[in-house]
Amino acid sequence: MTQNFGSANKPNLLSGMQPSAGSLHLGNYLGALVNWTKMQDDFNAYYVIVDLHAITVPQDPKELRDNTRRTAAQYIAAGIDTDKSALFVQSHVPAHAQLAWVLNCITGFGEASRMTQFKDKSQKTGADTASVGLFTYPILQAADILLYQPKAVPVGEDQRQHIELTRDLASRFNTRFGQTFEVPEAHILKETAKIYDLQYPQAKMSKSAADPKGLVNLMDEDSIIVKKFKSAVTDTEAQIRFDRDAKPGVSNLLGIFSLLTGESVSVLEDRFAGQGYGALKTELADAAVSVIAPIRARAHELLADQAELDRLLAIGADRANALAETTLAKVYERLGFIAATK
Ligand code: ATP
Ligand code: LTN
Repeated sequence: MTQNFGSANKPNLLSGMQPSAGSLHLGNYLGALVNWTKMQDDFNAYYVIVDLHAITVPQDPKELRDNTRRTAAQYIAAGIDTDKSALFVQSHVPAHAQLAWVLNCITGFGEASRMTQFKDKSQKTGADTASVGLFTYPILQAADILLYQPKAVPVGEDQRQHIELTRDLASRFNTRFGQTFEVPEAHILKETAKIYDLQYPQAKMSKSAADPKGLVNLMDEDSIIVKKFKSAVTDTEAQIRFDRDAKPGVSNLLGIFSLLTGESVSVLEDRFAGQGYGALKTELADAAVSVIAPIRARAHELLADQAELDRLLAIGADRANALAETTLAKVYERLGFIAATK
């Protein structure tokens, strides 16, 4: 089972996703997951479902449990191969929380205060009621990354600031205590891979969107997917062309179409020249259903056998723990912590 994983000649890679919803959406899939599946051949890939990050905002325990398994099932259904990659749950690897504490102690308060995600997310509830966990979220993310000595961290543009912080913390630790961490590179996915909300095409498609109509989910039934595309916001010009500023809705549909089918946007513009938005939406909905339906079906199969799914996650956790414990031991030693006698 483990023979494909852990090749010494391949560089490491790590990325993560929060189990913050029962379904991933098309933005997560086209913007992140498709790339993750492609990268697993060239890297020893560690993919982590970050439940510790999820509790930085309130979570219902039953929903968190369900969402964690549902996220895992969708990763696998979308092509993460548990033979090739380590797919695991963050709370199964204690070193994440342990290294996060150490990194908290070398991060400046001002430095952490400059992270824009906290400013954005805490505005929803007010900074006074936002948790301290939400404030230190990027430092836990740095720990996720640095434990696995990765060369590459594939993420969306929104994560750039967190990777910069991770690099700063790695270099700082290395300078103060001796070479310990690989300083990882962000592997920022192309801007074209940013998917926007179908109802509010200026906003990115997001799990935390207020209105579910603009979100196409991997776990949506076919009829719902079709309905969401049909009611996507466009404009009154009735011309199918890509112009992100003047025509955000139509441009988003063209972008999604292109990513789903591999046809370029200009080929699609030519193909749909003279046709109405209805034709574009119908064909796009068909294309989306043919990609999403098999993923959804496979995810349901995986979820029907919880013991098997949990077994796959346990294999991932073993692989992750092996490297994470080694890195943490080195960190503790460098810091001057005395080893516990066995
Ligand atoms: P939330 O809204 O709860 O913050 P999210 O939907 O933005 O969640 P994350 O779990 O934060 O999703 O992101 C997982 C991955 O998916 C990240 O690499 C992120 O960059 C990518 N991603 C999220 N939304 C989009 C999108 N609309 N287009 C492209 N990539 C996206
Ligand atoms: N903050 C990320 C999720 C995340 C992550 C990571 C991504 C947590 N730890 C480590 C890459 C590497 C997000 O919200 N998309």
